Amino acid sequence: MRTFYIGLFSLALLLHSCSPAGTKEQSVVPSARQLNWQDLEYYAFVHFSINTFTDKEWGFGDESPELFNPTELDTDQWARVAKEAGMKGIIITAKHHDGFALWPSVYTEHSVKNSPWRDGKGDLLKELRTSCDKYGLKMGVYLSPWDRNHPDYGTEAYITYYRNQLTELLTQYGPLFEVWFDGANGGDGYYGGANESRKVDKLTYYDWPNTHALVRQYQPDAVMFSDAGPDIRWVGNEKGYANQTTWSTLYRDSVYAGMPDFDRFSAGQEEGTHWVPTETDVSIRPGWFYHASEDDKVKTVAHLWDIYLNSVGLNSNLLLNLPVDRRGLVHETDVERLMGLKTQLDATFAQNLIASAAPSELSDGDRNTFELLQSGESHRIEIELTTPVEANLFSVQEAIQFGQHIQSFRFFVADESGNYKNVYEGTTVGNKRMITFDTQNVTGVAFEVIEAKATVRIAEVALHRAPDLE
Ligand code: FUL
Repeated sequence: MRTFYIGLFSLALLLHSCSPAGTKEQSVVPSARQLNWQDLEYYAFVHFSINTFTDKEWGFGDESPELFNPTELDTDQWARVAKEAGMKGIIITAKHHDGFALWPSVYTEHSVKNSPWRDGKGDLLKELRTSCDKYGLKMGVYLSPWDRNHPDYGTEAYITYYRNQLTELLTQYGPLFEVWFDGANGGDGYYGGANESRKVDKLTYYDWPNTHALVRQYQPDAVMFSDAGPDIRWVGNEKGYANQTTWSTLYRDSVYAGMPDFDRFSAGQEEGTHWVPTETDVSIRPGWFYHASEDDKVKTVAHLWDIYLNSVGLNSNLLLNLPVDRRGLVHETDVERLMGLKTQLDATFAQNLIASAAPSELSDGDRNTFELLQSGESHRIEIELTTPVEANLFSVQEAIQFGQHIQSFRFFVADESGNYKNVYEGTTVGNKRMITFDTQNVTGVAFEVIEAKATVRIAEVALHRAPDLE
């Protein structure tokens, strides 16, 4: 038996319809900016800087800006590739740990203004902005807190420098959708010639609340990433795989960027006090930066597809890194793999095989219409098909504007005689959970909630046939 309760309200009404504090229905919910971010699902990271020209992953900070000299730099190519790949934006390493700035910051000489590229008049951030606008992509920035070039790193003066640079990025390059604060920092470096090791207390040194306030002031729609949020958090590994159990909630204020053993938090915390969903960052190659020696190590389409299923399909967003090469282009092999993944995504998701059999609120692509599963016995959605379809992937979404509530579920498929078989049992759902199963002829599907911490609202369900990949 199933319980239908069609929710067709405005978002504003929904957000105000929570029960009084202290009751079971008082959920931690996402902000509007977090909801918008969650809808992006898939976007690009670009690691490109001085390391591209030194063949390193972490520059020491003593590299000459003269090394930065891409011969065919074309941000239009990056944006075109990202767009054609189905990505929604690009996050650029404006400054990596080596301290080299890709824009002509007035606060340092360690930037493109002292590079031969564009005769020292180049501004990569500006070029990327133009290209993102041209291709309808969002733009984000990565600004490494650790700076192995700056003489003041480790002192109060560096925090001022960091905020000055951040303010340049926040005020000169149009709307940013995400600001990325890396947790890796502290250790040896050039530090203006000191050539020493500098350790900072990652909990207190950066005085994060005041830096976050700058982002809110100048870019109120941007989400901030770090190991611990405040808006989105690290998934806990750089392999591209979210945790099978992924709560978007976290006791945020007990964790901080760069803390040891952060990967312990990859599952989130069911009773967490803040909404801080995961972002899965992974590179299309072994390294984050370009190395010619990795030209034959670009991830296969099958690998990328598996990553997609285990990130976007596990209540996370996928930030896929493209190491732009020394020409200043996304390498041909990487482009080919990205387009291979796009073909797979299109072939799989173009059609929802239960769209006509499912109630419209579950298949209209709108999280504001949903099916309410009341507590009690009938925690089940069953969709029968009049003609069998070949399928191997089921996708389900919670209406997360009310919070994340499913703790465990079962999924069933009905064979050609109409017999339901349990093919999957899992824990969390959240924004989106994708379940793959052996390709078979399906006459019905059932999604059953085993345990939930509060009323469950299912926004969407979909059934697909993903092409087989090598
Ligand atoms: C890490 C950095 O140390 C890597 O170089 C890279 O930027 C990755 C995305 O984050 O913490």
